[in-house]
Amino acid sequence: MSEALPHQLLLTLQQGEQEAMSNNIFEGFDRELPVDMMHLILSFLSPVEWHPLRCVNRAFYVFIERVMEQQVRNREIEVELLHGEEQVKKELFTSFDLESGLYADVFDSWSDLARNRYLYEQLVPSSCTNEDIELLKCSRGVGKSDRRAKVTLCGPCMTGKTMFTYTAIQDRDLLDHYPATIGAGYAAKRFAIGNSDDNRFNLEFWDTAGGYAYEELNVMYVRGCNVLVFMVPLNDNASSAWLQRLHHQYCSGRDKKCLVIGTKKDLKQDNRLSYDLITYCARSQLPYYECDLRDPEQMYRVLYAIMLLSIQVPEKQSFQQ
Ligand SMILES: Nc1nc2c(ncn2[C@@H]2O[C@H](COP(=O)(O)OP(=O)(O)OP(=O)(O)O)[C@@H](O)[C@H]2O)c(=O)[nH]1
Ligand SMILES: [Mg+2]
Repeated sequence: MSEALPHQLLLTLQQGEQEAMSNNIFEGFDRELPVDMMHLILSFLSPVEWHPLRCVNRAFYVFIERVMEQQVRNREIEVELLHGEEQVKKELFTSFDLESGLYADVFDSWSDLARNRYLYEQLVPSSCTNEDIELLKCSRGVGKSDRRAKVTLCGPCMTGKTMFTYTAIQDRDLLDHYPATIGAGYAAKRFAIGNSDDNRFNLEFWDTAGGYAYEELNVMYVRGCNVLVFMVPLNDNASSAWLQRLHHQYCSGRDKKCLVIGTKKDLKQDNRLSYDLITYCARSQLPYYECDLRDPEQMYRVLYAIMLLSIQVPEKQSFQQ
């Protein structure tokens, strides 16, 4: 596949879109490409590799957006045919109130939805169990070659940060209630990919306290983290404003990888909030995922996504204490 691609496209894939854009290495491509050629190029790549190509030129951008939109629509049609309209509402990001006219809004924002679907599918496998995580786990004991990543969980009060830390990271049983965090909690998780010593990871999780009073303190835990997980409750309409404010405050540079998790999906009452969150996340290139954290499969998908993000942290940026 690689030999067939022009050198500049390969550079995009290797260096990432940001660098590619800043170096303006695509000047030579800044003219209309035949649609057939773009189709051909995409057919050589997996959807994961399409994303950086969007910065090649405007034609590519529009084309890839359109292909992604089409994918979401096809998936909707497929689900509707197989399982009916109810399942479409349940499963896809189009679970919006048709009667209230919100569907039209969503329809206008197909590219945002498609982009978000793309971003989170890039991270999270379609299903995930503890066994998948076990496959990634390494043997006990501290290995010298472990790469370390600092992962900070932040979010308003009662979003499930501590529950996630206790159950997914510390493998404890699910409880009905958890003590409100004071200051911050700490837990570590080690895992490996395969048996190679080079691929062992030590994730250091900081479970921060929600609440306005702790925001100043939380800056300390956010500083220098490699992966920042925003957890927002889907049963609180203030979540969208909270996310936007804290995302601006914490993520001015591109030094950390971010992920947004909408928790308490089972208690969600208003789809408008989902729509706002998805739109914001898609526009800010933040992977977004909705879940009921009390469901083990969904919880492990979140953990899996965090692990995959931490693997993408360049070794030289790995957290050093
Ligand atoms: N139904 C439901 N309950 C949830 C979910 N996530 C968390 N909870 C509940 O929310 C409550 C608060 O969870 P915590 O983990 O203490 O929340 P926290 O984010 O650590 O809160 P602070 O420490 O105050 O910042 C717990 O009783 C959880 O059982 C979810 O997805 N669905
Ligand atoms: Mg807590």
